[in-house]
Amino acid sequence: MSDPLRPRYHFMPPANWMNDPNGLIQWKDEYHLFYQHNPYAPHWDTMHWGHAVSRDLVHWRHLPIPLTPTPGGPDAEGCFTGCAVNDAGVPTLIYTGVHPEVQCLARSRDGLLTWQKDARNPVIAGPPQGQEVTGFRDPYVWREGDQWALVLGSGFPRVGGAALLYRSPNLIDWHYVGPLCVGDIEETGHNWECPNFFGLGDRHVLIISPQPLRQALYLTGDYNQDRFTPRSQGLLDAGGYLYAPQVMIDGNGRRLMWGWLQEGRDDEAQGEAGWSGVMSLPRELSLRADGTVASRPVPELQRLRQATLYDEARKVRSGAQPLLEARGRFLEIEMVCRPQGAARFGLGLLRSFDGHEATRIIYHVAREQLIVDRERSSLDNGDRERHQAACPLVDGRLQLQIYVDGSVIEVFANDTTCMTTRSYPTLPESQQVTLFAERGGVSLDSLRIWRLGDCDASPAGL
Ligand code: DQQ
Repeated sequence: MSDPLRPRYHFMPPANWMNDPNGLIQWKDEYHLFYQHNPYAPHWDTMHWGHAVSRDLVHWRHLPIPLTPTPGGPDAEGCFTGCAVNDAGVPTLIYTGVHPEVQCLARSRDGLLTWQKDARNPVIAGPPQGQEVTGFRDPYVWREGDQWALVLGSGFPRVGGAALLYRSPNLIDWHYVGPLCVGDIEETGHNWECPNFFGLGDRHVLIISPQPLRQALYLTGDYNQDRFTPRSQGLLDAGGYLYAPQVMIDGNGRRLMWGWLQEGRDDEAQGEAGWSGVMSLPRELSLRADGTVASRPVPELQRLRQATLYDEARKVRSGAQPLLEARGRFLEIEMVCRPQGAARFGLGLLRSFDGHEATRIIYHVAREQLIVDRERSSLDNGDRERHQAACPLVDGRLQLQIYVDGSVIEVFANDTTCMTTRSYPTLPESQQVTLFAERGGVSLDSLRIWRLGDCDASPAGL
Protein backbone atom coordinates (compact mmCIF):
# COMPACT_ATOMS: atom_id res chain seq x y z
CA MET A 1 0.00 0.00 0.00
CA SER A 2 1.39 3.40 -0.81
CA ASP A 3 2.44 5.54 2.13
CA PRO A 4 0.86 9.02 1.85
CA LEU A 5 3.44 10.52 4.21
CA ARG A 6 6.43 9.35 2.21
CA PRO A 7 7.73 12.22 0.06
CA ARG A 8 7.76 11.57 -3.70
CA TYR A 9 9.85 14.30 -5.23
CA HIS A 10 12.30 14.91 -2.40
CA PHE A 11 15.26 12.57 -2.68
CA MET A 12 15.29 9.57 -0.30
CA PRO A 13 17.09 6.22 -0.29
CA PRO A 14 15.07 3.19 -1.39
CA ALA A 15 14.45 2.34 2.31
CA ASN A 16 15.74 2.76 5.86
CA TRP A 17 17.81 5.57 7.32
CA MET A 18 19.40 8.65 5.72
CA ASN A 19 20.98 11.73 7.28
CA ASP A 20 23.60 14.22 6.02
CA PRO A 21 24.24 14.89 2.33
CA ASN A 22 27.86 13.95 1.53
CA GLY A 23 30.30 14.18 -1.36
CA LEU A 24 28.25 16.47 -3.61
CA ILE A 25 30.00 16.80 -6.94
CA GLN A 26 29.26 17.38 -10.60
CA TRP A 27 31.15 14.87 -12.70
CA LYS A 28 30.99 15.31 -16.47
CA ASP A 29 27.34 16.17 -17.00
CA GLU A 30 25.94 14.43 -13.92
CA TYR A 31 25.34 15.48 -10.34
CA HIS A 32 26.36 12.96 -7.69
CA LEU A 33 24.67 12.97 -4.33
CA PHE A 34 26.12 10.80 -1.56
CA TYR A 35 24.57 10.59 1.87
CA GLN A 36 24.88 9.12 5.36
CA HIS A 37 22.95 5.89 5.29
CA ASN A 38 22.08 2.89 7.41
CA PRO A 39 20.96 0.38 4.79
CA TYR A 40 19.71 -2.12 7.40
CA ALA A 41 17.18 -0.22 9.50
CA PRO A 42 15.28 3.06 9.71
CA HIS A 43 17.42 4.38 12.56
CA TRP A 44 20.93 5.83 12.86
CA ASP A 45 23.55 3.06 13.12
CA THR A 46 26.70 1.69 11.38
CA MET A 47 27.04 4.55 8.97
CA HIS A 48 27.57 3.67 5.32
CA TRP A 49 27.40 6.10 2.43
CA GLY A 50 24.54 5.91 -0.06
CA HIS A 51 24.83 7.23 -3.62
CA ALA A 52 22.58 8.56 -6.39
CA VAL A 53 23.07 10.41 -9.66
CA SER A 54 21.07 12.95 -11.63
CA ARG A 55 21.33 14.74 -14.95
CA ASP A 56 18.92 17.52 -14.03
CA LEU A 57 19.11 17.95 -10.21
CA VAL A 58 15.55 16.69 -9.98
CA HIS A 59 15.34 13.07 -11.15
CA TRP A 60 17.67 10.63 -9.37
CA ARG A 61 18.90 7.12 -10.07
CA HIS A 62 20.14 5.02 -7.16
CA LEU A 63 23.66 3.58 -7.40
CA PRO A 64 25.37 0.87 -5.32
CA ILE A 65 26.55 1.67 -1.81
CA PRO A 66 29.95 3.35 -2.24
CA LEU A 67 31.41 3.15 1.29
CA THR A 68 30.97 0.42 3.90
CA PRO A 69 32.84 0.24 7.22
CA THR A 70 35.91 -2.03 6.91
CA PRO A 71 36.26 -4.47 9.84
CA GLY A 72 39.52 -3.73 11.63
CA GLY A 73 40.03 -0.56 9.57
CA PRO A 74 40.03 3.09 10.69
CA ASP A 75 36.35 3.35 9.68
CA ALA A 76 35.30 0.04 11.29
CA GLU A 77 32.56 1.73 13.30
CA GLY A 78 31.28 3.94 10.54
CA CYS A 79 31.99 6.07 7.50
CA PHE A 80 30.88 9.50 8.68
CA THR A 81 30.33 12.70 6.73
CA GLY A 82 32.75 13.94 4.08
CA CYS A 83 33.10 15.53 0.68
CA ALA A 84 34.23 14.78 -2.89
CA VAL A 85 36.88 16.46 -5.02
CA ASN A 86 38.32 16.05 -8.48
CA ASP A 87 42.00 15.15 -7.93
CA ALA A 88 43.50 15.66 -11.40
CA GLY A 89 40.75 13.62 -13.01
CA VAL A 90 40.35 11.07 -10.20
CA PRO A 91 37.13 11.29 -8.17
CA THR A 92 38.17 11.27 -4.52
CA LEU A 93 36.17 11.10 -1.30
CA ILE A 94 37.54 12.45 1.99
CA TYR A 95 35.48 11.39 4.99
CA THR A 96 35.63 10.68 8.72
CA GLY A 97 36.21 7.14 9.95
CA VAL A 98 35.23 6.25 13.53
CA HIS A 99 36.15 5.55 16.35
CA PRO A 100 38.26 7.53 17.27
CA GLU A 101 37.44 10.19 14.66
CA VAL A 102 40.10 10.17 11.92
CA GLN A 103 40.09 11.32 8.30
CA CYS A 104 40.19 8.83 5.42
CA LEU A 105 40.33 8.88 1.64
CA ALA A 106 38.87 6.71 -1.13
CA ARG A 107 39.18 6.93 -4.92
CA SER A 108 37.21 5.62 -7.87
CA ARG A 109 38.78 4.42 -11.13
CA ASP A 110 35.55 3.38 -12.80
CA GLY A 111 33.52 6.56 -13.05
CA LEU A 112 32.34 6.85 -9.43
CA LEU A 113 30.83 3.38 -9.18
CA THR A 114 33.23 1.51 -6.91
CA TRP A 115 35.63 3.06 -4.42
CA GLN A 116 39.01 1.92 -3.13
CA LYS A 117 40.15 3.11 0.28
CA ASP A 118 43.72 4.41 0.41
CA ALA A 119 46.20 2.02 2.10
CA ARG A 120 47.66 5.03 3.94
CA ASN A 121 44.39 5.71 5.79
CA PRO A 122 43.88 7.48 8.09
CA VAL A 123 45.37 10.50 6.34
CA ILE A 124 44.73 12.64 9.44
CA ALA A 125 45.17 10.35 12.42
CA GLY A 126 43.90 12.61 15.20
CA PRO A 127 43.56 16.12 16.58
CA PRO A 128 46.56 18.48 16.61
CA GLN A 129 49.07 17.33 19.18
CA GLY A 130 48.29 18.40 22.72
CA GLN A 131 44.96 19.89 21.68
CA GLU A 132 41.83 18.83 23.53
CA VAL A 133 38.81 19.00 21.21
CA THR A 134 35.07 18.28 21.45
CA GLY A 135 34.87 16.69 18.00
CA PHE A 136 37.07 16.05 14.98
CA ARG A 137 35.02 15.23 11.92
CA ASP A 138 33.30 16.11 8.62
CA PRO A 139 36.15 17.26 6.31
CA TYR A 140 35.29 19.80 3.60
CA VAL A 141 38.04 20.24 1.02
CA TRP A 142 38.73 22.82 -1.70
CA ARG A 143 41.56 23.88 -3.96
CA GLU A 144 43.51 26.96 -2.87
CA GLY A 145 46.31 28.01 -5.23
CA ASP A 146 48.55 24.98 -5.72
CA GLN A 147 47.45 23.35 -2.46
CA TRP A 148 44.44 21.63 -1.02
CA ALA A 149 42.71 23.17 2.00
CA LEU A 150 40.39 21.40 4.42
CA VAL A 151 38.19 22.42 7.33
CA LEU A 152 37.10 20.05 10.06
CA GLY A 153 34.21 20.40 12.47
CA SER A 154 35.48 20.66 16.03
CA GLY A 155 35.40 22.71 19.22
CA PHE A 156 37.45 23.60 22.28
CA PRO A 157 36.10 22.56 25.70
CA ARG A 158 34.57 25.47 27.66
CA VAL A 159 35.32 27.86 24.75
CA GLY A 160 33.05 26.91 21.85
CA GLY A 161 32.67 25.23 18.46
CA ALA A 162 35.46 25.64 15.92
CA ALA A 163 36.46 24.95 12.33
CA LEU A 164 40.06 23.70 12.04
CA LEU A 165 42.08 24.54 8.94
CA TYR A 166 44.52 22.11 7.31
CA ARG A 167 46.56 22.23 4.09
CA SER A 168 48.09 19.57 1.87
CA PRO A 169 49.99 19.34 -1.43
CA ASN A 170 48.49 15.93 -2.30
CA LEU A 171 45.41 15.09 -0.16
CA ILE A 172 47.55 12.58 1.78
CA ASP A 173 50.02 14.64 3.82
CA TRP A 174 48.13 17.24 5.82
CA HIS A 175 49.48 19.89 8.15
CA TYR A 176 47.43 21.76 10.72
CA VAL A 177 47.37 25.49 10.04
CA GLY A 178 45.23 26.57 13.03
CA PRO A 179 41.60 27.35 13.82
CA LEU A 180 39.89 29.03 10.87
CA CYS A 181 37.20 30.32 13.21
CA VAL A 182 36.21 29.77 16.86
CA GLY A 183 32.70 30.41 18.21
CA ASP A 184 31.36 31.42 21.57
CA ILE A 185 29.96 28.44 23.47
CA GLU A 186 26.97 30.48 24.70
CA GLU A 187 25.97 31.51 21.19
CA THR A 188 26.92 28.71 18.82
CA GLY A 189 27.41 25.68 21.04
CA HIS A 190 30.32 23.50 22.10
CA ASN A 191 30.93 21.62 18.84
CA TRP A 192 30.49 22.43 15.17
CA GLU A 193 29.51 19.64 12.78
CA CYS A 194 29.70 19.66 8.99
CA PRO A 195 31.54 22.95 8.28
CA ASN A 196 31.46 24.18 4.67
CA PHE A 197 33.69 27.09 3.59
CA PHE A 198 33.61 28.92 0.24
CA GLY A 199 33.56 32.30 -1.45
CA LEU A 200 30.23 33.89 -2.35
CA GLY A 201 30.06 37.30 -4.02
CA ASP A 202 32.75 39.42 -2.39
CA ARG A 203 32.66 37.54 0.93
CA HIS A 204 33.41 34.16 2.39
CA VAL A 205 30.77 31.94 3.93
CA LEU A 206 31.23 29.43 6.73
CA ILE A 207 28.29 27.09 7.21
CA ILE A 208 28.13 25.22 10.50
CA SER A 209 25.77 22.74 12.16
CA PRO A 210 26.38 23.44 15.82
CA GLN A 211 25.73 21.08 18.72
CA PRO A 212 23.51 21.27 20.66
CA LEU A 213 21.57 23.82 18.54
CA ARG A 214 20.67 21.35 15.77
CA GLN A 215 19.98 24.13 13.27
CA ALA A 216 22.28 25.04 10.39
CA LEU A 217 23.82 28.52 10.49
CA TYR A 218 25.76 30.59 8.01
CA LEU A 219 28.40 33.14 8.88
CA THR A 220 29.54 35.59 6.20
CA GLY A 221 32.71 37.64 6.49
CA ASP A 222 36.35 37.99 5.51
CA TYR A 223 39.06 35.38 5.00
CA ASN A 224 42.55 36.75 5.62
CA GLN A 225 45.80 35.19 6.79
CA ASP A 226 44.19 31.81 7.45
CA ARG A 227 41.47 33.23 9.69
CA PHE A 228 37.82 33.82 8.95
CA THR A 229 36.21 36.85 10.62
CA PRO A 230 32.41 36.70 10.57
CA ARG A 231 30.44 39.90 10.01
CA SER A 232 26.86 38.60 9.71
CA GLN A 233 25.15 35.42 10.70
CA GLY A 234 21.77 33.78 10.18
CA LEU A 235 19.79 30.56 9.97
CA LEU A 236 19.84 28.84 6.60
CA ASP A 237 16.30 27.68 7.25
CA ALA A 238 14.11 28.91 10.10
CA GLY A 239 11.76 25.90 10.09
CA GLY A 240 13.73 23.88 12.64
CA TYR A 241 14.27 20.72 10.55
CA LEU A 242 17.14 21.34 8.14
CA TYR A 243 20.51 20.16 9.44
CA ALA A 244 24.02 19.29 8.25
CA PRO A 245 23.70 20.91 4.79
CA GLN A 246 26.43 20.60 2.18
CA VAL A 247 27.22 23.03 -0.63
CA MET A 248 28.82 22.31 -4.02
CA ILE A 249 29.73 24.50 -6.96
CA ASP A 250 28.39 23.41 -10.34
CA GLY A 251 29.61 24.02 -13.89
CA ASN A 252 27.57 27.23 -14.07
CA GLY A 253 29.26 28.59 -10.95
CA ARG A 254 26.13 28.08 -8.85
CA ARG A 255 26.56 27.28 -5.16
CA LEU A 256 23.99 24.53 -4.66
CA MET A 257 22.94 23.31 -1.24
CA TRP A 258 21.09 20.26 0.07
CA GLY A 259 20.31 19.59 3.74
CA TRP A 260 19.03 16.69 5.77
CA LEU A 261 15.36 17.16 6.78
CA GLN A 262 14.96 15.42 10.12
CA GLU A 263 11.80 13.61 11.15
CA GLY A 264 9.24 15.10 13.54
CA ARG A 265 7.68 11.88 14.78
CA ASP A 266 8.89 9.27 17.24
CA ASP A 267 11.22 6.33 16.62
CA GLU A 268 8.38 3.85 16.74
CA ALA A 269 6.50 5.62 13.94
CA GLN A 270 9.72 5.83 11.90
CA GLY A 271 10.33 2.12 12.48
CA GLU A 272 6.82 1.23 11.30
CA ALA A 273 7.18 3.42 8.21
CA GLY A 274 10.47 1.74 7.29
CA TRP A 275 12.13 5.01 6.30
CA SER A 276 13.58 8.02 8.06
CA GLY A 277 15.22 11.19 6.77
CA VAL A 278 14.57 13.22 3.63
CA MET A 279 16.89 15.37 1.53
CA SER A 280 15.80 19.00 1.06
CA LEU A 281 15.19 20.30 -2.43
CA PRO A 282 18.34 21.71 -4.03
CA ARG A 283 18.69 25.43 -3.31
CA GLU A 284 20.93 28.01 -4.90
CA LEU A 285 22.71 30.33 -2.49
CA SER A 286 23.49 33.96 -3.16
CA LEU A 287 24.83 36.87 -1.16
CA ARG A 288 22.58 39.86 -0.55
CA ALA A 289 23.97 43.40 -0.41
CA ASP A 290 23.63 43.42 3.40
CA GLY A 291 25.88 40.36 3.73
CA THR A 292 23.09 37.89 4.47
CA VAL A 293 22.58 34.72 2.43
CA ALA A 294 19.52 34.08 0.25
CA SER A 295 18.46 30.61 -0.86
CA ARG A 296 16.13 29.83 -3.72
CA PRO A 297 14.84 26.54 -5.06
CA VAL A 298 16.65 25.81 -8.34
CA PRO A 299 14.62 26.53 -11.52
CA GLU A 300 15.11 22.91 -12.67
CA LEU A 301 12.42 21.95 -10.15
CA GLN A 302 9.82 23.27 -12.61
CA ARG A 303 10.35 19.98 -14.46
CA LEU A 304 8.35 18.29 -11.72
CA ARG A 305 5.16 20.17 -12.65
CA GLN A 306 2.65 17.71 -14.06
CA ALA A 307 -0.70 19.47 -14.11
CA THR A 308 -1.86 22.98 -13.32
CA LEU A 309 -4.57 22.67 -10.69
CA TYR A 310 -5.25 26.35 -10.13
CA ASP A 311 -4.31 29.60 -11.88
CA GLU A 312 -6.27 32.72 -10.91
CA ALA A 313 -5.92 36.11 -9.31
CA ARG A 314 -8.48 36.63 -6.54
CA LYS A 315 -9.33 38.45 -3.34
CA VAL A 316 -9.80 36.85 0.04
CA ARG A 317 -12.19 38.62 2.38
CA SER A 318 -11.86 38.76 6.12
CA GLY A 319 -13.33 35.70 7.80
CA ALA A 320 -13.69 33.74 4.55
CA GLN A 321 -11.91 30.38 4.33
CA PRO A 322 -12.47 29.18 0.79
CA LEU A 323 -11.38 25.61 0.14
CA LEU A 324 -9.65 25.61 -3.22
CA GLU A 325 -10.54 23.06 -5.83
CA ALA A 326 -6.87 22.26 -6.03
CA ARG A 327 -6.00 19.67 -3.45
CA GLY A 328 -3.32 17.10 -2.91
CA ARG A 329 -0.27 16.05 -0.95
CA PHE A 330 2.28 16.56 -3.71
CA LEU A 331 1.97 20.19 -4.74
CA GLU A 332 3.80 23.37 -5.61
CA ILE A 333 2.07 26.65 -4.78
CA GLU A 334 3.19 30.04 -6.03
CA MET A 335 1.41 33.07 -4.68
CA VAL A 336 1.98 36.80 -4.93
CA CYS A 337 -0.24 38.85 -2.66
CA ARG A 338 -0.78 42.25 -1.05
CA PRO A 339 -2.41 42.62 2.35
CA GLN A 340 -5.34 45.05 2.14
CA GLY A 341 -6.24 45.62 5.75
CA ALA A 342 -5.71 42.01 6.95
CA ALA A 343 -3.88 41.67 10.26
CA ARG A 344 -2.96 38.06 9.46
CA PHE A 345 -3.53 35.93 6.40
CA GLY A 346 -2.23 32.78 4.82
CA LEU A 347 -2.85 29.24 3.68
CA GLY A 348 -4.01 26.02 5.28
CA LEU A 349 -2.25 22.97 3.83
CA LEU A 350 -2.80 19.24 4.25
CA ARG A 351 -6.13 20.27 5.74
CA SER A 352 -9.14 18.10 6.51
CA PHE A 353 -12.59 19.36 5.43
CA ASP A 354 -13.47 20.43 8.96
CA GLY A 355 -10.05 21.91 9.68
CA HIS A 356 -9.30 19.55 12.57
CA GLU A 357 -6.09 18.73 10.76
CA ALA A 358 -4.19 21.53 9.00
CA THR A 359 -0.74 23.05 8.84
CA ARG A 360 -1.04 26.82 8.55
CA ILE A 361 1.41 29.17 6.88
CA ILE A 362 0.55 32.55 8.38
CA TYR A 363 1.78 36.02 7.57
CA HIS A 364 1.56 38.51 10.46
CA VAL A 365 1.41 41.90 8.77
CA ALA A 366 2.30 44.24 11.66
CA ARG A 367 5.22 42.08 12.77
CA GLU A 368 6.29 41.29 9.20
CA GLN A 369 6.68 37.70 10.29
CA LEU A 370 6.12 34.38 8.60
CA ILE A 371 4.77 31.69 10.91
CA VAL A 372 4.46 27.93 10.51
CA ASP A 373 1.65 26.83 12.80
CA ARG A 374 1.47 23.07 13.44
CA GLU A 375 -0.88 23.14 16.41
CA ARG A 376 -3.30 20.97 14.41
CA SER A 377 -1.00 19.38 11.85
CA SER A 378 -1.82 15.87 12.97
CA LEU A 379 -4.29 14.04 15.19
CA ASP A 380 -1.31 11.87 16.19
CA ASN A 381 1.18 13.01 18.76
CA GLY A 382 4.25 14.59 17.31
CA ASP A 383 6.24 17.78 17.21
CA ARG A 384 3.83 20.76 17.22
CA GLU A 385 6.36 23.50 17.78
CA ARG A 386 5.51 26.74 16.03
CA HIS A 387 8.27 28.41 14.04
CA GLN A 388 8.49 32.04 13.00
CA ALA A 389 10.91 34.22 11.11
CA ALA A 390 11.27 37.82 9.98
CA CYS A 391 10.00 38.39 6.45
CA PRO A 392 9.60 42.01 5.32
CA LEU A 393 7.15 42.79 2.53
CA VAL A 394 8.76 43.99 -0.69
CA ASP A 395 6.85 46.94 -2.22
CA GLY A 396 3.90 45.87 -0.08
CA ARG A 397 3.98 42.34 -1.52
CA LEU A 398 4.60 38.86 -0.23
CA GLN A 399 5.76 36.26 -2.69
CA LEU A 400 5.48 32.68 -1.51
CA GLN A 401 6.72 29.51 -3.12
CA ILE A 402 5.62 26.42 -1.26
CA TYR A 403 6.40 22.76 -1.86
CA VAL A 404 4.15 20.15 -0.22
CA ASP A 405 5.42 16.58 -0.45
CA GLY A 406 3.73 13.97 1.77
CA SER A 407 5.13 14.96 5.16
CA VAL A 408 7.44 17.78 4.03
CA ILE A 409 6.52 21.44 3.53
CA GLU A 410 9.21 23.82 2.24
CA VAL A 411 8.34 27.52 2.18
CA PHE A 412 10.39 30.20 0.42
CA ALA A 413 9.24 33.81 0.94
CA ASN A 414 10.39 37.02 -0.74
CA ASP A 415 13.90 35.68 -1.28
CA THR A 416 14.61 36.35 2.38
CA THR A 417 12.98 33.64 4.42
CA CYS A 418 13.04 29.94 4.10
CA MET A 419 11.17 27.59 6.44
CA THR A 420 10.96 23.84 6.11
CA THR A 421 8.70 21.82 8.33
CA ARG A 422 7.34 18.30 8.78
CA SER A 423 3.67 17.48 9.08
CA TYR A 424 2.08 14.03 9.49
CA PRO A 425 -1.68 14.23 8.91
CA THR A 426 -3.61 11.06 9.70
CA LEU A 427 -6.84 11.49 7.71
CA PRO A 428 -6.99 10.49 4.02
CA GLU A 429 -9.01 13.68 3.34
CA SER A 430 -6.27 15.94 4.78
CA GLN A 431 -5.20 17.27 1.41
CA GLN A 432 -7.28 20.41 1.07
CA VAL A 433 -5.76 23.82 0.44
CA THR A 434 -7.49 26.83 1.96
CA LEU A 435 -6.88 30.57 2.08
CA PHE A 436 -7.72 32.80 5.01
CA ALA A 437 -7.53 36.41 6.14
CA GLU A 438 -8.32 37.98 9.49
CA ARG A 439 -9.56 41.48 10.29
CA GLY A 440 -9.29 42.69 6.70
CA GLY A 441 -8.70 41.37 3.21
CA VAL A 442 -5.80 40.35 1.06
CA SER A 443 -5.46 40.66 -2.67
CA LEU A 444 -3.84 37.81 -4.58
CA ASP A 445 -2.12 39.14 -7.71
CA SER A 446 -1.56 35.54 -8.70
CA LEU A 447 -2.06 32.09 -7.27
CA ARG A 448 -0.84 29.05 -9.15
CA ILE A 449 -0.88 25.46 -7.96
CA TRP A 450 0.64 22.46 -9.68
CA ARG A 451 0.56 18.77 -8.97
CA LEU A 452 4.14 17.53 -8.97
CA GLY A 453 5.53 14.20 -10.14
CA ASP A 454 8.17 12.06 -8.46
CA CYS A 455 11.96 12.23 -8.51
CA ASP A 456 12.77 8.72 -9.74
CA ALA A 457 14.70 8.80 -12.98
CA SER A 458 12.97 6.82 -15.70
CA PRO A 459 14.48 3.44 -16.59
CA ALA A 460 15.85 5.07 -19.71
CA GLY A 461 17.95 7.20 -17.36
CA LEU A 462 17.24 10.90 -17.45
N1 DQQ B 1 26.31 13.12 11.15
C1 DQQ B 1 27.46 12.34 10.83
C2 DQQ B 1 28.62 13.06 11.44
C3 DQQ B 1 28.13 14.44 11.53
C4 DQQ B 1 26.69 14.28 11.91
C5 DQQ B 1 27.27 10.95 11.36
C6 DQQ B 1 25.81 15.45 11.61
O1 DQQ B 1 29.77 12.93 10.65
O2 DQQ B 1 28.87 15.21 12.44
O3 DQQ B 1 26.17 10.33 10.76
O4 DQQ B 1 24.47 15.10 11.46
